[in-house]
Amino acid sequence: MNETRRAILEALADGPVSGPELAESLDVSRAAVWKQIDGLREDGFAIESGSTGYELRDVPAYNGPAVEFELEAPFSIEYRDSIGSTNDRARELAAEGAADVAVLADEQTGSRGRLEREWSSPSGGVWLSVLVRPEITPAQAPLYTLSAAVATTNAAREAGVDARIKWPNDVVVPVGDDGDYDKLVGILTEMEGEMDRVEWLAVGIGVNANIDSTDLPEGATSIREEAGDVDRRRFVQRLLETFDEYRTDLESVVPAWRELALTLGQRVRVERPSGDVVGEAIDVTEFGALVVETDDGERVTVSAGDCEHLRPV
Ligand code: BT5
Repeated sequence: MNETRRAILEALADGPVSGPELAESLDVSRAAVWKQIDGLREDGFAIESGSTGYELRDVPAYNGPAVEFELEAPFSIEYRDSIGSTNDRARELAAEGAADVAVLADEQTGSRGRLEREWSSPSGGVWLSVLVRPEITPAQAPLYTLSAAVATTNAAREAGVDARIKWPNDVVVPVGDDGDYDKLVGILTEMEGEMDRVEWLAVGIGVNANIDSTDLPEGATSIREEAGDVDRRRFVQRLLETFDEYRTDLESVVPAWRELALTLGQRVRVERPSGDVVGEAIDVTEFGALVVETDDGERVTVSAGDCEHLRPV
Protein backbone atom coordinates (compact mmCIF):
# COMPACT_ATOMS: atom_id res chain seq x y z
CA MET A 1 0.00 0.00 0.00
CA ASN A 2 1.38 3.44 -0.85
CA GLU A 3 2.21 5.91 1.89
CA THR A 4 -0.55 8.38 1.03
CA ARG A 5 -3.21 5.66 1.22
CA ARG A 6 -1.87 4.41 4.53
CA ALA A 7 -1.81 8.00 5.89
CA ILE A 8 -5.41 8.55 4.71
CA LEU A 9 -6.58 5.37 6.46
CA GLU A 10 -4.75 6.33 9.63
CA ALA A 11 -6.38 9.77 9.57
CA LEU A 12 -9.85 8.27 8.97
CA ALA A 13 -9.43 5.75 11.79
CA ASP A 14 -10.07 8.60 14.28
CA GLY A 15 -13.32 9.78 12.65
CA PRO A 16 -14.45 11.75 9.60
CA VAL A 17 -11.99 14.12 7.92
CA SER A 18 -12.72 16.51 5.05
CA GLY A 19 -10.91 16.36 1.70
CA PRO A 20 -9.24 19.79 2.13
CA GLU A 21 -8.04 18.83 5.64
CA LEU A 22 -6.56 15.60 4.32
CA ALA A 23 -4.88 17.44 1.43
CA GLU A 24 -3.34 19.91 3.83
CA SER A 25 -2.16 17.42 6.44
CA LEU A 26 -0.66 15.12 3.81
CA ASP A 27 0.72 17.99 1.75
CA VAL A 28 -0.84 16.77 -1.50
CA SER A 29 -3.46 18.24 -3.86
CA ARG A 30 -7.18 17.69 -3.32
CA ALA A 31 -7.25 15.83 -6.62
CA ALA A 32 -4.57 13.47 -5.30
CA VAL A 33 -6.64 12.80 -2.16
CA TRP A 34 -9.69 12.08 -4.30
CA LYS A 35 -7.70 9.69 -6.52
CA GLN A 36 -6.31 7.76 -3.55
CA ILE A 37 -9.75 7.53 -1.90
CA ASP A 38 -11.05 6.10 -5.17
CA GLY A 39 -8.24 3.51 -5.17
CA LEU A 40 -8.99 2.54 -1.57
CA ARG A 41 -12.67 2.07 -2.45
CA GLU A 42 -11.66 -0.23 -5.29
CA ASP A 43 -9.68 -2.28 -2.74
CA GLY A 44 -12.86 -2.74 -0.71
CA PHE A 45 -12.54 0.00 1.92
CA ALA A 46 -16.07 1.37 2.47
CA ILE A 47 -15.27 5.11 2.58
CA GLU A 48 -18.34 7.34 2.53
CA SER A 49 -18.39 11.08 1.95
CA GLY A 50 -20.84 12.94 4.20
CA SER A 51 -21.29 16.48 5.44
CA THR A 52 -18.37 16.13 7.88
CA GLY A 53 -16.00 14.66 5.31
CA TYR A 54 -14.79 11.22 4.40
CA GLU A 55 -15.68 8.44 6.80
CA LEU A 56 -14.34 4.87 6.94
CA ARG A 57 -17.30 2.55 7.54
CA ASP A 58 -16.09 -0.98 7.25
CA VAL A 59 -13.41 -3.16 5.73
CA PRO A 60 -15.21 -6.32 4.68
CA ALA A 61 -12.72 -6.99 1.91
CA TYR A 62 -10.14 -9.76 2.11
CA ASN A 63 -7.24 -8.70 -0.03
CA GLY A 64 -3.67 -7.47 0.42
CA PRO A 65 -4.41 -3.83 1.36
CA ALA A 66 -7.37 -4.63 3.64
CA VAL A 67 -5.49 -7.38 5.47
CA GLU A 68 -2.30 -5.36 5.72
CA PHE A 69 -4.05 -2.35 7.20
CA GLU A 70 -6.82 -3.87 9.29
CA LEU A 71 -5.65 -7.25 10.51
CA GLU A 72 -4.16 -6.75 13.94
CA ALA A 73 -2.49 -9.92 15.12
CA PRO A 74 0.48 -10.96 17.24
CA PHE A 75 2.08 -12.23 14.01
CA SER A 76 3.32 -10.44 10.95
CA ILE A 77 1.08 -11.18 7.98
CA GLU A 78 1.98 -12.09 4.45
CA TYR A 79 -1.08 -12.14 2.18
CA ARG A 80 -1.37 -13.61 -1.34
CA ASP A 81 -4.44 -13.75 -3.57
CA SER A 82 -3.23 -17.07 -4.91
CA ILE A 83 -0.37 -19.35 -3.89
CA GLY A 84 0.68 -22.99 -4.35
CA SER A 85 0.61 -23.87 -0.64
CA THR A 86 0.86 -21.56 2.36
CA ASN A 87 2.78 -24.33 4.16
CA ASP A 88 5.39 -24.36 1.38
CA ARG A 89 5.74 -20.58 1.69
CA ALA A 90 6.10 -20.92 5.48
CA ARG A 91 8.91 -23.45 4.89
CA GLU A 92 10.67 -20.97 2.61
CA LEU A 93 10.34 -18.27 5.25
CA ALA A 94 11.67 -20.70 7.87
CA ALA A 95 14.74 -21.30 5.70
CA GLU A 96 15.26 -17.53 5.64
CA GLY A 97 15.19 -17.47 9.46
CA ALA A 98 11.75 -15.83 9.88
CA ALA A 99 9.54 -16.36 12.97
CA ASP A 100 6.03 -15.46 14.03
CA VAL A 101 4.74 -14.97 10.50
CA ALA A 102 1.30 -15.95 9.26
CA VAL A 103 0.98 -16.60 5.53
CA LEU A 104 -2.56 -16.12 4.24
CA ALA A 105 -4.09 -16.81 0.86
CA ASP A 106 -7.52 -16.52 -0.75
CA GLU A 107 -6.85 -19.55 -2.96
CA GLN A 108 -4.26 -22.35 -3.05
CA THR A 109 -3.40 -24.23 -6.21
CA GLY A 110 -1.20 -26.99 -4.77
CA SER A 111 -2.28 -27.47 -1.17
CA ARG A 112 -1.63 -30.63 0.78
CA GLY A 113 -3.30 -32.62 3.48
CA ARG A 114 -1.52 -35.10 5.71
CA LEU A 115 0.36 -37.98 4.08
CA GLU A 116 0.48 -36.02 0.78
CA ARG A 117 -3.29 -36.21 0.38
CA GLU A 118 -4.92 -33.52 -1.71
CA TRP A 119 -6.53 -30.56 -0.02
CA SER A 120 -9.04 -28.54 -1.95
CA SER A 121 -8.63 -24.76 -1.52
CA PRO A 122 -10.89 -22.71 -3.78
CA SER A 123 -11.14 -18.93 -3.52
CA GLY A 124 -13.22 -17.86 -0.50
CA GLY A 125 -11.51 -20.00 2.14
CA VAL A 126 -9.14 -19.19 4.96
CA TRP A 127 -5.88 -20.87 3.98
CA LEU A 128 -3.28 -20.02 6.56
CA SER A 129 0.11 -21.18 7.85
CA VAL A 130 1.67 -19.91 11.03
CA LEU A 131 5.44 -20.17 11.37
CA VAL A 132 6.74 -20.26 14.95
CA ARG A 133 10.01 -21.13 16.68
CA PRO A 134 8.95 -22.34 20.12
CA GLU A 135 11.34 -23.55 22.79
CA ILE A 136 9.82 -27.01 23.14
CA THR A 137 10.74 -30.63 22.57
CA PRO A 138 9.33 -32.55 19.59
CA ALA A 139 7.07 -34.47 22.03
CA GLN A 140 5.30 -31.20 22.86
CA ALA A 141 4.80 -30.21 19.22
CA PRO A 142 1.31 -31.81 18.98
CA LEU A 143 0.15 -29.25 21.54
CA TYR A 144 0.62 -26.60 18.86
CA THR A 145 -1.65 -28.50 16.50
CA LEU A 146 -4.22 -28.89 19.28
CA SER A 147 -3.92 -25.13 20.01
CA ALA A 148 -4.70 -24.43 16.38
CA ALA A 149 -7.69 -26.78 16.51
CA VAL A 150 -9.05 -25.10 19.65
CA ALA A 151 -8.47 -21.58 18.27
CA THR A 152 -10.11 -22.40 14.94
CA THR A 153 -13.06 -24.16 16.61
CA ASN A 154 -13.64 -21.14 18.85
CA ALA A 155 -13.52 -18.76 15.89
CA ALA A 156 -15.99 -20.95 13.98
CA ARG A 157 -18.32 -21.15 16.99
CA GLU A 158 -18.21 -17.35 17.28
CA ALA A 159 -19.26 -17.27 13.61
CA GLY A 160 -22.34 -19.32 14.54
CA VAL A 161 -21.16 -22.80 13.50
CA ASP A 162 -21.63 -25.82 15.81
CA ALA A 163 -17.96 -26.71 15.40
CA ARG A 164 -16.34 -29.55 17.39
CA ILE A 165 -12.98 -31.28 17.30
CA LYS A 166 -12.35 -34.75 15.99
CA TRP A 167 -9.10 -36.21 17.30
CA PRO A 168 -6.46 -35.18 16.70
CA ASN A 169 -7.02 -32.05 14.68
CA ASP A 170 -9.99 -31.99 12.35
CA VAL A 171 -12.65 -29.42 13.07
CA VAL A 172 -16.02 -30.87 12.15
CA VAL A 173 -19.74 -30.17 12.38
CA PRO A 174 -21.76 -33.04 13.90
CA VAL A 175 -24.47 -34.62 11.73
CA GLY A 176 -27.04 -36.45 13.87
CA ASP A 177 -26.22 -37.88 17.29
CA ASP A 178 -24.06 -40.90 16.63
CA GLY A 179 -20.66 -39.34 15.98
CA ASP A 180 -21.16 -38.63 12.28
CA TYR A 181 -19.82 -35.31 10.99
CA ASP A 182 -18.88 -33.11 8.04
CA LYS A 183 -15.36 -31.71 7.89
CA LEU A 184 -14.97 -27.93 8.16
CA VAL A 185 -11.24 -27.53 8.82
CA GLY A 186 -8.06 -29.53 8.29
CA ILE A 187 -4.74 -28.88 10.01
CA LEU A 188 -1.30 -29.93 8.83
CA THR A 189 1.68 -29.25 11.07
CA GLU A 190 5.17 -29.63 9.67
CA MET A 191 8.37 -29.18 11.63
CA GLU A 192 12.10 -29.30 11.60
CA GLY A 193 14.35 -29.94 14.55
CA GLU A 194 16.51 -32.40 16.40
CA MET A 195 15.65 -35.16 18.89
CA ASP A 196 15.47 -32.77 21.84
CA ARG A 197 14.67 -29.43 20.22
CA VAL A 198 12.18 -28.04 17.72
CA GLU A 199 13.70 -25.54 15.32
CA TRP A 200 10.49 -24.37 13.70
CA LEU A 201 6.88 -25.42 13.30
CA ALA A 202 4.59 -24.49 10.42
CA VAL A 203 0.97 -24.96 11.47
CA GLY A 204 -1.19 -25.04 8.33
CA ILE A 205 -4.89 -24.41 8.87
CA GLY A 206 -7.46 -24.76 6.10
CA VAL A 207 -10.95 -23.44 6.86
CA ASN A 208 -13.80 -23.84 4.39
CA ALA A 209 -15.17 -20.35 4.96
CA ASN A 210 -17.14 -18.54 2.24
CA ILE A 211 -17.40 -21.47 -0.14
CA ASP A 212 -20.40 -23.39 -1.52
CA SER A 213 -20.19 -26.98 -0.33
CA THR A 214 -20.76 -28.09 -3.94
CA ASP A 215 -17.25 -26.74 -4.64
CA LEU A 216 -15.80 -29.00 -1.92
CA PRO A 217 -15.21 -32.77 -1.72
CA GLU A 218 -17.96 -35.03 -0.40
CA GLY A 219 -18.18 -35.03 3.37
CA ALA A 220 -17.01 -31.40 3.63
CA THR A 221 -18.99 -28.42 4.86
CA SER A 222 -18.30 -24.70 5.03
CA ILE A 223 -19.08 -21.73 7.26
CA ARG A 224 -21.24 -20.37 4.40
CA GLU A 225 -23.25 -23.59 4.42
CA GLU A 226 -23.67 -23.72 8.21
CA ALA A 227 -24.08 -20.08 9.21
CA GLY A 228 -23.59 -17.72 6.25
CA ASP A 229 -20.49 -15.84 5.16
CA VAL A 230 -17.98 -14.48 7.66
CA ASP A 231 -15.71 -11.45 7.54
CA ARG A 232 -12.52 -13.45 6.96
CA ARG A 233 -10.24 -10.72 8.25
CA ARG A 234 -12.00 -10.69 11.62
CA PHE A 235 -12.12 -14.48 11.64
CA VAL A 236 -8.35 -14.77 11.08
CA GLN A 237 -7.69 -12.09 13.66
CA ARG A 238 -9.69 -13.96 16.34
CA LEU A 239 -8.11 -17.25 15.35
CA LEU A 240 -4.56 -15.86 15.63
CA GLU A 241 -5.27 -14.05 18.90
CA THR A 242 -6.58 -17.24 20.50
CA PHE A 243 -3.81 -19.38 19.03
CA ASP A 244 -1.31 -16.96 20.55
CA GLU A 245 -3.00 -17.25 23.97
CA TYR A 246 -2.77 -21.04 23.95
CA ARG A 247 0.75 -21.32 22.59
CA THR A 248 1.95 -19.13 25.45
CA ASP A 249 0.04 -21.22 28.02
CA LEU A 250 0.47 -24.80 26.79
CA GLU A 251 -0.97 -26.31 30.00
CA SER A 252 -4.38 -24.88 29.18
CA VAL A 253 -4.54 -26.49 25.72
CA VAL A 254 -5.64 -30.04 26.52
CA PRO A 255 -8.39 -28.99 28.99
CA ALA A 256 -9.78 -26.59 26.34
CA TRP A 257 -9.48 -29.30 23.69
CA ARG A 258 -11.41 -31.78 25.87
CA GLU A 259 -14.31 -29.32 26.21
CA LEU A 260 -14.69 -29.15 22.43
CA ALA A 261 -13.96 -32.77 21.55
CA LEU A 262 -16.53 -34.78 19.63
CA THR A 263 -14.34 -37.90 19.75
CA LEU A 264 -14.35 -38.54 23.52
CA GLY A 265 -16.97 -41.15 24.41
CA GLN A 266 -17.17 -42.34 20.79
CA ARG A 267 -16.42 -45.78 19.50
CA VAL A 268 -13.41 -45.30 17.20
CA ARG A 269 -11.02 -47.07 14.92
CA VAL A 270 -7.53 -45.54 14.81
CA GLU A 271 -5.29 -46.66 11.99
CA ARG A 272 -1.64 -46.99 12.89
CA PRO A 273 1.27 -48.45 10.93
CA SER A 274 1.51 -51.15 13.62
CA GLY A 275 -2.20 -52.08 13.32
CA ASP A 276 -5.66 -50.67 13.96
CA VAL A 277 -6.99 -49.99 17.44
CA VAL A 278 -10.75 -50.28 17.94
CA GLY A 279 -12.59 -49.30 21.10
CA GLU A 280 -14.00 -46.39 23.06
CA ALA A 281 -12.06 -43.11 23.08
CA ILE A 282 -11.90 -42.31 26.79
CA ASP A 283 -9.36 -39.51 27.21
CA VAL A 284 -6.39 -37.57 25.86
CA THR A 285 -3.02 -37.42 27.62
CA GLU A 286 -1.20 -34.24 28.62
CA PHE A 287 0.51 -34.25 25.20
CA GLY A 288 -2.68 -34.86 23.25
CA ALA A 289 -2.39 -38.62 22.59
CA LEU A 290 -5.71 -40.51 22.48
CA VAL A 291 -6.47 -43.16 25.10
CA VAL A 292 -8.66 -45.95 23.69
CA GLU A 293 -10.25 -48.69 25.78
CA THR A 294 -10.49 -51.78 23.61
CA ASP A 295 -13.30 -54.33 23.84
CA ASP A 296 -11.20 -56.61 26.07
CA GLY A 297 -10.65 -53.77 28.53
CA GLU A 298 -7.08 -52.90 27.54
CA ARG A 299 -6.11 -49.20 27.46
CA VAL A 300 -4.05 -48.23 24.42
CA THR A 301 -2.49 -44.78 23.99
CA VAL A 302 -2.18 -43.65 20.39
CA SER A 303 -0.10 -40.58 19.60
CA ALA A 304 -0.80 -40.33 15.86
CA GLY A 305 -3.00 -41.95 13.24
CA ASP A 306 -6.20 -41.56 11.25
CA CYS A 307 -9.24 -41.79 13.49
CA GLU A 308 -12.66 -42.91 12.33
CA HIS A 309 -15.80 -42.57 14.45
CA LEU A 310 -17.73 -45.84 14.34
CA ARG A 311 -21.42 -46.39 14.98
CA PRO A 312 -22.13 -47.59 18.52
CA VAL A 313 -22.43 -51.37 18.80
C1 BT5 B 1 -5.91 -32.40 6.54
O1 BT5 B 1 -5.40 -33.50 5.94
O2 BT5 B 1 -7.02 -32.31 7.00
C2 BT5 B 1 -4.95 -31.20 6.59
C3 BT5 B 1 -5.33 -30.11 5.63
C4 BT5 B 1 -4.43 -28.90 5.79
C5 BT5 B 1 -4.72 -27.83 4.78
C6 BT5 B 1 -3.98 -26.55 5.09
S1 BT5 B 1 -4.56 -25.20 4.17
C7 BT5 B 1 -3.23 -24.23 4.63
C8 BT5 B 1 -2.02 -25.15 4.60
N1 BT5 B 1 -1.41 -25.23 3.31
C9 BT5 B 1 -1.42 -26.49 2.81
O3 BT5 B 1 -0.92 -26.85 1.70
N2 BT5 B 1 -2.06 -27.31 3.67
C10 BT5 B 1 -2.47 -26.59 4.86
P1 BT5 B 1 -6.07 -34.93 5.95
O4 BT5 B 1 -6.51 -35.28 7.33
O5 BT5 B 1 -5.08 -35.80 5.28
O6 BT5 B 1 -7.37 -34.76 5.08
C11 BT5 B 1 -7.32 -34.76 3.67
C12 BT5 B 1 -8.64 -35.32 3.14
O7 BT5 B 1 -9.71 -34.38 3.42
C13 BT5 B 1 -8.64 -35.50 1.63
O8 BT5 B 1 -8.21 -36.78 1.29
C14 BT5 B 1 -10.11 -35.27 1.26
O9 BT5 B 1 -10.84 -36.47 1.46
C15 BT5 B 1 -10.60 -34.31 2.32
N3 BT5 B 1 -10.59 -32.90 1.85
C16 BT5 B 1 -9.84 -32.32 0.87
N4 BT5 B 1 -10.09 -31.01 0.80
C17 BT5 B 1 -11.03 -30.75 1.75
C18 BT5 B 1 -11.69 -29.57 2.17
N5 BT5 B 1 -11.44 -28.36 1.64
N6 BT5 B 1 -12.58 -29.69 3.19
C19 BT5 B 1 -12.85 -30.87 3.78
N7 BT5 B 1 -12.26 -32.01 3.42
C20 BT5 B 1 -11.35 -31.96 2.43
